[in-house]
Amino acid sequence: APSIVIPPVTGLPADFRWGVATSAYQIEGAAAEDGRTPSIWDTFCRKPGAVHNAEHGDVACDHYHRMPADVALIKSLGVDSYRFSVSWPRVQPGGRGPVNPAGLAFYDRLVDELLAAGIDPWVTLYHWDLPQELEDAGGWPLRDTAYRFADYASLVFDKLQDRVDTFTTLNEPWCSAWLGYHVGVHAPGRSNFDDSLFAVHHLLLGHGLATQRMRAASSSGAHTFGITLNMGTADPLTDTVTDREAARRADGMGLRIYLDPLRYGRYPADIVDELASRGSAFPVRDGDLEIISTPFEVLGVNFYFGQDFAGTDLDGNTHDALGEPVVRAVLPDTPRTAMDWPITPERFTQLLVRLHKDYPGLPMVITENGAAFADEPDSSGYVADDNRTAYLASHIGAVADARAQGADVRGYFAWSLMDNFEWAEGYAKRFGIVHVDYASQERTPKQSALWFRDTIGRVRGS
Ligand code: GBH
Repeated sequence: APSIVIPPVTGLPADFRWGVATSAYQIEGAAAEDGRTPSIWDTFCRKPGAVHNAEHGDVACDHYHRMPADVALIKSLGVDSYRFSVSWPRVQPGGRGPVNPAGLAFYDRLVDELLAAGIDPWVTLYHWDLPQELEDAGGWPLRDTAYRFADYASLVFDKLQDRVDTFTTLNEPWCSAWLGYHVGVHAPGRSNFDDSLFAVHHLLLGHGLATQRMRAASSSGAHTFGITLNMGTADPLTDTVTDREAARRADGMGLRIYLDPLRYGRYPADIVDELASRGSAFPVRDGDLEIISTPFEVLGVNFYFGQDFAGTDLDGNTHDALGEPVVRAVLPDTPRTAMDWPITPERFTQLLVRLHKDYPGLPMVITENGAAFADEPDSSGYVADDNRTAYLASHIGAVADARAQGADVRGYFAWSLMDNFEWAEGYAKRFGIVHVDYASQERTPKQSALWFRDTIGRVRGS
C-alpha cells in the first residue's frame, strides 16, 4: 500500500488517450540480427567515456525476441495506445537503397500483435538512431540526409499505412541537433555550433519532406501526422533585463526555432539576428520553409521539467570568453529525481497553456512524461515506487489543469513502458513503470504501473 496519499486524477474526459512509450535502440537489442547495420548510437557507445559503464544497446530489454510477451504486458496495463520507434538501420541498412524485408517484418508483426490486443500503434520514425553510413557521409548537418529520411519514411509508411493511423516523424530534434552536434554528449558526439544549426534545419526539412511524401501516399487520406518536440519552460531567474534576455534566448533556441518554422514558416527574427551577429545562419534555400511548414495534425510534447535562466555567470559576468551573452540554466529549488532533474508539475501546465496561446489550432498529445528514481525492488522484483507514482499523478493533474485553461491536450503517454537503455546514462537510470531485471529479462509492473492502470480505468468510467 502506498505510504503517501496520491489524490485521484480528475478533470480528464472518458475519451482521453492513454499510452506507454519506448524507443527502438533503448529496448530492442538484436543489434546485429536480420541485416541491421550500426547506427550512430552503436558507434557512440563504443567511444571511451561516452556512456556510463561503457554500456550499449546490443541486448537492452531483448524486446526484439520478447515482443509478443511485451505486447501482452502493455495490454495488461489497460492503455489505448503504444508509442514505439522504428529502427532506421534495421529496415533500410546503411540508410539508403531498398528495404530490408527481414527488418521491416519485425514492425509488421508488432503492429499485428498490437492490433490483435486492441492497442493503437503510434509510430515514431526517428528516435535518434541514424544509420552510421549516413553520419559518415556528413550526418544531419548535410542536406542530403533530409532526403534520405524522407525516402526511409515512405518505405515504412508503405508497409504499415494499412494498419497504423498515426505517424510522427522525429523525436526531439533539439536533442539530435544540440546534444549530438554541439554539446557532444549524445551520438554522434560532435561539438560544432554551426553543425548543430545545420542539423536543426535539415531535421526540420526531413520532417516536412517525409510528411509530404506520406500524405501523398496515404490511400485513405485520413492518416494523422505529427512531430514530437522536447520542451520545457524558460523563466527569467530574476526580473532584470539581463535575465529576461537570457530566458528569451533559451526559449528561442530550445522551442521557437522549431515551432515557428513548423507552424509559421519562418525562423524567429530575434534569434536569426543574433546568429547573424556571430556569423552563423540556418542553411535555408528557397522553398525550404514552405516544406517545413507543411500542415500536420498533432504536436507530440515531451516534458520532464522547467528551468529558470540567468544572464550572468556565477562571477557576475554577462558575456563568456568568446564574447557571447551568458545563458545559464538554473534548476528550480524543488525535490529532484534520480537524474537530478527538478520536479516542476506547475511548469508543465504553464508550458501547455503557452503552446495553446502561441501556436493555436494544434492538438497536442503528451508523447513522453515520466521520471527516474533509485528503485528498490523487493525479493519478487516488485517496486513500491511512491515517488514515481506521485510524479505521474502530479503531471497528469497538470495536464488536466492546462485543459481547464483551454489547452487542447488529447492524450498522455508515460515514459516509459519499462526500464531501458537511458542513452549516456546507460542502464543505471530507470524510467520504467515496469521493472526489468537485466540478468533474467523478467518484467515486473511497479506500483506506478498498477496506479496508472487503475487511473485509466477510473477516468474511462470502466
Ligand atoms: C527523452 O529525452 C527521450 O526522448 C527518451 O528517449 C529518454 O529516455 C527520456 O527523455 C528520458 O531522458 O538539461 O539542457 O538537457 C529527454 C531529453 C531532458 C532534453 C531534459 C532536455 C532539459 C534541458 N531532455 N533536457 S538540458
